[in-house]
Amino acid sequence: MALTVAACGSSSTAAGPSAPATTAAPAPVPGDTLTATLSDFHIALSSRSVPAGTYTIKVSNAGNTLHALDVAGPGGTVAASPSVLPGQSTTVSVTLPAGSYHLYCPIANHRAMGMDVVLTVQGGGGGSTVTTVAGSSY
Ligand SMILES: [Cu+2]
Repeated sequence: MALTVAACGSSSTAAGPSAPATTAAPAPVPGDTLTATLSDFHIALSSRSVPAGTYTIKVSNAGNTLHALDVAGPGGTVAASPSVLPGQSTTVSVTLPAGSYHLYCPIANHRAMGMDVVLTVQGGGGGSTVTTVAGSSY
């Protein structure tokens, strides 16, 4: 009876590197530049979810008509780019506390035509993290 069960660690599984082969772009961190590409009539955002902080948003107009980018959060508009001609770009700096933001084109009815994208800003005093340091009197 050939009961040769090679039980002892002859693990000949295809020795692939166990590095996660995620090709996703690294998550942005505060200080990074986000990219908003405006077209007729759509906004492509380089990231839809970022940690709270200050960012530069590069606003590029890849469309054929004038566009711009406003950033509106829970407390109102936090940034507004100048109007950007087709083929041009500009940058705006914006500080984003945690919350949900709309990035949209304020020109004419472009927002209603689809130029509106939601950016989620996470963490940092948002309120849902209950870190109750109850005064246990020592
Ligand atoms: Cu527009």
